[in-house]
Amino acid sequence: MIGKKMEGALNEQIREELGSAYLYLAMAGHFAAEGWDGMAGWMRVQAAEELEHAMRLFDHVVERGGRVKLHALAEPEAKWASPLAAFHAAYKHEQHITACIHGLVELAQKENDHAAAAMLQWFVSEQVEEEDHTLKAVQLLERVGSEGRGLVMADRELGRRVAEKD
Ligand code: OFO
Repeated sequence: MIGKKMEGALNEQIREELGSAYLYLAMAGHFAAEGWDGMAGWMRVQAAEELEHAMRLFDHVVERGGRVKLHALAEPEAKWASPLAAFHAAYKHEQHITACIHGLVELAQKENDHAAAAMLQWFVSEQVEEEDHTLKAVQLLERVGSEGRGLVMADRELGRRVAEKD
């Protein structure tokens, strides 16, 4: 049976993960509207992954006899000044999520919740990838600058991303 503190913290993280999906869907909509189909595709794949993250936490709470409580999501921004600005915001957001996950690991240790600690290890590794993917996109966009042809190539490159299975 999951403890109340851990249950509350995981419900809060479910909100964070759904908020991530919401943010990346907003970015997908923004890119699609601007005609950057590759980057819109990248963001759609990312949003779908975030929903899976939320469901991992959801399942853990349920499997341990806890109660899922879905909190309200904040409205994400709808526009970014450039592709680089959007991916930079995504990178910053992933750093924030990493800090949330590390906080949860510390709580699991404090509460002697070994089951939650084991489940959260997957997220610790996943966040290394999440930061890496978003930072690589930032670096690519920094390299091509704001010049049209470079951005078209970066859009094609980022559009190659397909959903990964773990
Ligand atoms: Fe982007 O890793 Fe979950 O939120």
